[in-house]
Amino acid sequence: MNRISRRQFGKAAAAAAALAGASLPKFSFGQTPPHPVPRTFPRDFVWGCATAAYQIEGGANEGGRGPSIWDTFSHTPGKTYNGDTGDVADNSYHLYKEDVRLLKNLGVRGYRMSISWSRIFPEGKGQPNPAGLDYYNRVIDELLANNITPYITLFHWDLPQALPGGWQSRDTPHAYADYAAFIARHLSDRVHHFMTTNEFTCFTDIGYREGRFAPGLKLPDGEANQVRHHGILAHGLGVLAIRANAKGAVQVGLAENAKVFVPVIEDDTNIEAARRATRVENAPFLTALMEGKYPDIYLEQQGANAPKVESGDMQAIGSPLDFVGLNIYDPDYVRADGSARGYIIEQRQTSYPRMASSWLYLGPEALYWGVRNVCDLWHPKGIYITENGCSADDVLTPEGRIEDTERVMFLRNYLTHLHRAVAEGYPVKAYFLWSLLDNFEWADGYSKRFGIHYVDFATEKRTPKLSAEWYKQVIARNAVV
Ligand code: PNW
Repeated sequence: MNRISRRQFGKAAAAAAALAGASLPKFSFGQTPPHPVPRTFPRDFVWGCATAAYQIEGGANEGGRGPSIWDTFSHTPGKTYNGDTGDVADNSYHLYKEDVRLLKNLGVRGYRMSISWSRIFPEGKGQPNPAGLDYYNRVIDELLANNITPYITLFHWDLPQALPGGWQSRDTPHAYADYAAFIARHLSDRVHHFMTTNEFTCFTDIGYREGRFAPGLKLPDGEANQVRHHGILAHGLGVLAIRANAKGAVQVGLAENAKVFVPVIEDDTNIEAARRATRVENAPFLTALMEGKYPDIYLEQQGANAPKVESGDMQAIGSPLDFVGLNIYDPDYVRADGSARGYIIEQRQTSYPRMASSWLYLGPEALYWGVRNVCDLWHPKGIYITENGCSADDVLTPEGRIEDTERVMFLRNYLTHLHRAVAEGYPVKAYFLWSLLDNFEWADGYSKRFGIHYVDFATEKRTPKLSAEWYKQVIARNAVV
């Protein structure tokens, strides 16, 4: 875009300056403008991008990595779009320096990435694999050399295949805690921000109850609820293990796709309805973490299928956090009604707009209400937006450009609502755009592109999309542009 837009921008700036009778502002793309911009973020706000190990790394059989349940699942016929796997993905295992250059060019201060547990412990526990740790040491050192702060997710769904019973076993949260302790011991000299887990529903319910994600099981409610419990127990034990083993001060939280409820009308009763819905509909996950217990309404609902909880579990699960990370994509709309619950979730009409992924309903207010509901209910110390972004049918034009204006539209509108939360004083400290790169989109394989850099999966060539140029400006001006 550079040449043409720069010229056009120069023309517009000249015209504006002539009108104002002032001299030309010394400003071109990539520099901070000399005047305040509306919708500015706090000075220390962290702009970043997010990725996850299995979605970008490839190198599935390299450096002593053991298989994860996603290797098994994606290699099982019929489980992913087109039989796609993460064997090669973006080949970031080899191209990580190039990816750091992309981050550097954007000007981000933070990079949210995940560690593949089975690179570190190929069997899930027992003997660590030094080559796996070396890889992450190289990535982290490269980030730090470029003044980019790593924010590390310890578990983004790629559970070591070798762990018997996976998340059905109560041993798995304990194996996870040992792995978390190991990472804290070896990385916390340079890494100070950790997220225990990513999106409980996706690795518990979608994997073990619906079967659309690894390991592809369809367990009955009682067993599936136990899987949920082991997921949040892993988080709790992980928080304790990271704190106990860290070399210095660390910030510990998680990345959770809590359901977001937008009041249809902004008045007291509907706002209260959205808050109630947030608490009830997230009961087995975020609510349990924030309150250190399962809400009665969840236990009553589940009856005999309620999870079996051992003494000490809920205390670990309720460990205080330094931040709550929210992955925010689509909202549900609610209104108050006269029922005992006090709210009703509205149905969506068939014409409700969505992005390229069929589940991704457009709703920019999600970024405001997602933050506000969580803060009003539980007053966390800080909020990070650990993911936000969208899929689009990106194509390379003959000139080699990707004109993803719908992604710019999506991000600009969502960020406008995030700015509202910031302006009202909610403690939002960071925003990580999903994603730096097009990548392996789980069951959708390579058919859904979320990157702000286009990846040609045949050559691994990365090309910045229009949205990358736009995001670079957001970061440079620290404002919605
Ligand atoms: C998140 N849904 O996943 C994950 O954290 C990322 O790994 C993923 O690539 C990104 O969002 C985009 O999908 C989700 O069906 C996957 O509602 C599916 C859903 C939500 C989030």
